[in-house]
Amino acid sequence: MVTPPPRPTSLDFAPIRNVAIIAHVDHGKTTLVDAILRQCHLFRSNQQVPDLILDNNPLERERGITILAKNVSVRYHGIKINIIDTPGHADFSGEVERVLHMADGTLLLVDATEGPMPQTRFVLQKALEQNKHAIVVINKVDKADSQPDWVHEQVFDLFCQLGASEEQLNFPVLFGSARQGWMSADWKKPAPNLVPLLETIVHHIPPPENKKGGFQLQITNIDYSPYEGRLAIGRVSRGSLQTGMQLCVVRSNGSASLPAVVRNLYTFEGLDRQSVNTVFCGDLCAVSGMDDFEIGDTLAEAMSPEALPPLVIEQPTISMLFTVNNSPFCGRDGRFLTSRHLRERLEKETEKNLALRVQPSETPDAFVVHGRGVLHLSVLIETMRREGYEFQVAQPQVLTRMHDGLLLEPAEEFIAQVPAEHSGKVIDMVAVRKGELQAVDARGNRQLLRFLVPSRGLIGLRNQLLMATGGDCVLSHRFLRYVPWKGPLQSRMTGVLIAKESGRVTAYALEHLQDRGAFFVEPGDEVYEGQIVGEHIRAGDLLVNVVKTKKLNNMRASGSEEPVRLSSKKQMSLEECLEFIAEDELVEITPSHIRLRKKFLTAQERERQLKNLQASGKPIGSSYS
Ligand SMILES: Nc1nc2c(ncn2[C@@H]2O[C@H](COP(=O)(O)OP(=O)(O)OP(=O)(O)O)[C@@H](O)[C@H]2O)c(=O)[nH]1
Ligand SMILES: [Mg+2]
Repeated sequence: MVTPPPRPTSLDFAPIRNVAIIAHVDHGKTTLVDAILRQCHLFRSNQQVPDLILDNNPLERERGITILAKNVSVRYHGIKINIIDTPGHADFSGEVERVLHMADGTLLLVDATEGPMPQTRFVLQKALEQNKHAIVVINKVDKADSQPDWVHEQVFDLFCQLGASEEQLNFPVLFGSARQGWMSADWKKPAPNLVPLLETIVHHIPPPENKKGGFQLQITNIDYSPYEGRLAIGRVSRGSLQTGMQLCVVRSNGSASLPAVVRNLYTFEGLDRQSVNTVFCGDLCAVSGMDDFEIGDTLAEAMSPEALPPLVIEQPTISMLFTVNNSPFCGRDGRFLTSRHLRERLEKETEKNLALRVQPSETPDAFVVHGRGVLHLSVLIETMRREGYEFQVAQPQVLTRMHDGLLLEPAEEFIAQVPAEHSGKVIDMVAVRKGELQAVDARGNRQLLRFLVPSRGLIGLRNQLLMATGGDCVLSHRFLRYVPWKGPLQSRMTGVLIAKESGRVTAYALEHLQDRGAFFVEPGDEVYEGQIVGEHIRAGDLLVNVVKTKKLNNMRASGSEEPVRLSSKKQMSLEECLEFIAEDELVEITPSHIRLRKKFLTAQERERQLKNLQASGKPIGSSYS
């Protein structure tokens, strides 16, 4: 255990280190923050604390990933270390770019078995661009197949490839196991605790520069308190601030709001916020009293309202159309249904979710939402459905661009780590999605396949690869650049089974249709005409009657029927549904149901639409275009 730190004399003015933990997904960031919190005696000895305490929102717990960046602090020998935990999934990289501004240095975590992965490269690149000092932490050395020295070399190469300066290349390295709670300069000599890491942070991450002058803080996060309204969160980049002072909000275009009085100030203490009277340059803090502000705005002294440079975040790569729910079951279990509800909720989301953009569409009841990937948008969809919203979303589309008369589309680096015997199959499947194999590296008896794949080719690919390899593959992707349009791409090989009539699904009907495909519904479920009730075993859609009942006659009563053996229904997660649907289909989202449907519910409407499309010469089918 770490020796208890001496009590700081003043909570307001302790020496500080601000450090962000960055890494590829699942390399152990949150586990490390957990271990630091525990060892710095943040919890009472008899307190029951769950693992991954920072992954505290229900979606993070269910998925086992970090979605939102969070700050906590610990005190080590009188020094306050503010730690910012960041998400590692590429879809949430907007979060990382945003919060890096609050840190003076980073802990770059790398898995001792996997080595640097696509997101390691992205986050390190962002950290180097912002001139942040890095400490490299090679984590999970407890794993039997770890190769810490090899990973160390790979990380060094990565720094070189990213053009790190001499000083940046001189990074300190620690090896250890966040799960076992130790870090050491030599992985063959485990330490009893995390003291070597804390010492390295204190000695290698510079304290914040004490810039004198008028107060300035760039808002990097927004929180809400029921008593005080909106709180602006950020790092004091110049001067100091006391409660009662007058501030104004300066937008990136230089326009300033009317002055307002600072009501309360908070710093981050442990897992909580603590009310203070003064904050100093370098502090991470929350300010109440202002109302109208956005992430990226600057809080500045009313006498000298100067804006800090705007936050630059990479552009979204996909979009999805969100529309009001117009299915026959609309309004059955949601509380917020109208286009006004939908617009207000989506606009509210853009205040915090910087990588998200919302635009009106051609019709007033639909909005185009742009994001960094299917997971980025599906987390928003899942959150909204839990809040009581009902709506529909269409197939994800990639965001294309024109350059010199050439149509460009986003392409990503896609890495599949698979057992050698599966690699041929995986290469073939990625090739169908227009992916080009760039490199093959051996990792023990596994192979690491590196592809360049158009982003639209990745939609739905994960599931297909998991199925083809029996779940034995680790996949990751990261946006790389725009490439010339690769032409039409067939993503779904099969058609769907469409309900011909509305009603309740019967076992009798399903029994007779079992050989047609896999069903998404089971006896007793209510369905409507035009709902997608299953995946057809072949290409092309098929109308089926899943509500058909057996005609009863005097001779055989319903009770004497033989029990029906049905295969269980195919359950798809929200992301799977989003990746499954074709261009003429929608996912209907309500608090208690996720249904798939045809955009046009009746066969006549679909036929009319098909004729119109044929007449207009547009391509038809389930390709992403
Ligand atoms: N064997 C071993 N497993 C570890 C270690 N550190 C973390 N893990 C495991 O790795 C998995 C991912 O850990 P997290 O801490 O959630 O990873 P993360 O980097 O925060 O993940 P994201 O926030 O989603 O990017 C969990 O199952 C951890 O228990 C370690 O030192 N050794
Ligand atoms: Mg995490």
